[in-house]
Amino acid sequence: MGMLKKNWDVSGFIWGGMLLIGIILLSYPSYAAEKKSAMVKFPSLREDAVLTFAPEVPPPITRKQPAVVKITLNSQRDIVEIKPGLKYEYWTFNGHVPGPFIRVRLGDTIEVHHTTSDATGMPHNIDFHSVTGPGGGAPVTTVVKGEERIAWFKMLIPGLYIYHCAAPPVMDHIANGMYGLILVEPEKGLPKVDREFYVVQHEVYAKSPAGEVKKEETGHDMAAMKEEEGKDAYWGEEVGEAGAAQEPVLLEYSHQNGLDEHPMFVLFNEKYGELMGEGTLKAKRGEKVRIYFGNAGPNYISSFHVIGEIFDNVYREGDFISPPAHGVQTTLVPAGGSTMVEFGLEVPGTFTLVDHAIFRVEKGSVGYLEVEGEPNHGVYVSDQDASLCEGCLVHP
Ligand SMILES: [Cu+2]
Repeated sequence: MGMLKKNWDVSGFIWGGMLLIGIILLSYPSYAAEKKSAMVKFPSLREDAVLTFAPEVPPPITRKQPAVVKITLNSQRDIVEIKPGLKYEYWTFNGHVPGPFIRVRLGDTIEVHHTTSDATGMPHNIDFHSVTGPGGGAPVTTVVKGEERIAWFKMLIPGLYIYHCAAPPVMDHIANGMYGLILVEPEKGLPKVDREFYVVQHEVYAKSPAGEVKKEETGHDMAAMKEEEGKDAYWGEEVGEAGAAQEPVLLEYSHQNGLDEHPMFVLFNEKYGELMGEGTLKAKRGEKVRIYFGNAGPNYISSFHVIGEIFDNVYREGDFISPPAHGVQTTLVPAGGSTMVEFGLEVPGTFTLVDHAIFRVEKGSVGYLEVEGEPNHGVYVSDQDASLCEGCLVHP
């Protein structure tokens, strides 16, 4: 009897254990679903992102709580006249290089809707440097024509970030124009400024058109320009005139020139000379301006400088957590990185944005900020006016 009772106790223990395991196994799916639903508990507030193209920047965010922000990006191909007489087929987000400026707030969840109209069937995606998780979102946003992917990412760290296509071969997708900036504002916002600008430096790797090897490779034939008076100061009219007489030449992308780090152009925004003439950035004396500056690379580090200005604040590498640096002349911007600079405009005149690796100016990394206003003889005075420097790109 004693033995029987003991056996009964043991089997009861086994049956009880199996029952407990069964209950755990049966309840696991509901536990997992509950966990998943907790993961996808988004802010109730929803809004569509205001997307702008360079050099425009969306307005500051005024709301005080996080939201789900819908961002619609379409990967596509667009042929632009990259310089008079020369066309180039960019691969773009939403039809522009750089792609749209996206402005969100710390704690927001971005809801990314990605489509492509690239008729070649080539896949594209988006790697947001502001996203925490595999590929910055690239593996879950990959589409070919006819598809749409939707994904949600929470913004955990404030800063100014590059986003870019990371479909293989990633260097070809970046070299051909698939990038932009996403700003994740701190909860309390950024200091107030009077004007904001969006500029992205990038290289273009194209094969030289037949018969135009040396001249086209430099992109800017200074010697030829000086030979004939009346030539445009930066457009390189010899190219433009050739283009006017015949159809602009469609440049062909060169992966090899990318490997060799030998770009035809190093540009600020989409085209050669874009921030000159009608595209010149404008401001007024006494204002404070901010430049959101990205460097898409894909190869070069930028030595970003504004001639005639000293940066009051540099948020190095787009870092908003560390205090900004002050009194900086030139700041390094890595490929796949950014910087945010702020400076006051004490003196009117033309100020020149450059990559101070200065030979690159002839390849296009130059643009103007024109400041209107009365002279400030307490700061800048001479017995003569600041005169034009003929044929010079940096001192117009
Ligand atoms: Cu792509």
